[in-house]
Amino acid sequence: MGKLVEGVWQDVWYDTKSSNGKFVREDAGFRDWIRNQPDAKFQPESGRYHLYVSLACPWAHRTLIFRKLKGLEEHIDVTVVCPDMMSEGWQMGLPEPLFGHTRLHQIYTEAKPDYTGRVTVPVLWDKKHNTIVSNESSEIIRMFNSEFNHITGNTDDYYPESARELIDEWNAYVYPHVNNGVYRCGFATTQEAYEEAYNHLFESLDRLEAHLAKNRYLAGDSLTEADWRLFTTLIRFDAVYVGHFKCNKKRIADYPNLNGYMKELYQVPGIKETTDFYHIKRHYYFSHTGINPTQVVPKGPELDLESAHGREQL
Ligand SMILES: N[C@@H](CCC(=O)N[C@@H](CS)C(=O)NCC(=O)O)C(=O)O
Repeated sequence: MGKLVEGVWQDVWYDTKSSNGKFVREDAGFRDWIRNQPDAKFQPESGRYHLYVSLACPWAHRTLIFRKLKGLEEHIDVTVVCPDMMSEGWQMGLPEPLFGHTRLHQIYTEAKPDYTGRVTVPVLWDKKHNTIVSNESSEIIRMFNSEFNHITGNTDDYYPESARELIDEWNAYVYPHVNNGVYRCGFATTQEAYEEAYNHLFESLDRLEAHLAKNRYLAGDSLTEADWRLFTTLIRFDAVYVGHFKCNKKRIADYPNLNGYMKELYQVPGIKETTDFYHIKRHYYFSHTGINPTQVVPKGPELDLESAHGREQL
């Protein structure tokens, strides 16, 4: 694990000293947008963009889900990195197809030779301008949701105008307390920072459980972006976050509504295929040697994701 400093790779762990043991996530460095507009620099085109992902990563998982749901698989190709993220950061098992690189940081310096920042997945690459469009998953999924509709013919909308306010509210709540909350637990380096994150996380899961007892989805009667953003954390929770990140007050399996909801989303056609528990468990338990020095990867838990979710009556 490390970062680029003026284009040079340095093997350093997260700095939590300057924040009293708290994990503070760095903002993504590339924030351009693909827009279906005549004057846009990045226009939607079939075959023009390439996506670098890790199957372990909940943020990258969002982009794979949207690529699947929006029928973009034949239009945007993908490189999957190896699950182990060690001293060289994310690496490719085989040279990736665009440049033949085997390290993700080389893709960042292709885009910006003097880049300073963390080298994260997902990365959306533009083959035309030879640069990174975006490495911010929340923005990549918005582009996938709407900007390629004329190419795919798929007009399903996970960020509909009528529900935007609610979706934004849920995102703003779920991101710090749940999506990033599990990392704030796992990467905390003081007891106090950990307990604060743990309390926020489980208060939030209780609130979500109560909401989902009465509502099938987060923002209304249909699945939206807010649900998919929550899903990628929930599906990793019992396999990794409970043990590795010490989020162990309860498992998702112990919350009837959250569990049924998670299973319903997992069972949406195509989603199971984007979920890889080998990569998920291997990445966290093997890569974070500061948390798990033996690098032993647990065999369990046995997860029941295929049984009836029982959410139809809502
Ligand atoms: N804001 C980014 C966060 C992405 C992110 O932090 N990805 C993790 C993997 S789960 C990563 O690549 N971490 C490498 C690092 O921090 O050095 C997004 O949502 O796209």
